[in-house]
Amino acid sequence: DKHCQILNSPDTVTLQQVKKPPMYKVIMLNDDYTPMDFVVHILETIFQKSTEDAITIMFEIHQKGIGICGIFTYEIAETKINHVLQLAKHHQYPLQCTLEKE
Ligand code: TYC
Repeated sequence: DKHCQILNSPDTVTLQQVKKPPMYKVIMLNDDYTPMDFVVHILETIFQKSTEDAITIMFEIHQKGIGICGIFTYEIAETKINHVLQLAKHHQYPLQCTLEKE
């Protein structure tokens, strides 16, 4: 049941297993100081969410304490987290986010 692909070389045919990369959730945490519109802006710009989806996710984090911004490969998740933390630091907001293996 493993996903395979046929690889045709000039005189050999081999079955090559195709592996999906492990995926990571980017989780954002609530706090009492980061402005709501800043979180919405981050979700729109770094996570490519529509304004409507960004507002929904922001309120979910605000009410439940945490929320999922998206699911990515490790390198992309790390890069997005670094962008969020750098932007939050620049504005002196305590916004935190982390990653969790799916
Ligand atoms: N709780 C913040 C406020 O009331 C808003 C907020 C939402 C902060 C989501 C962080 O990840 C967050 N201004």
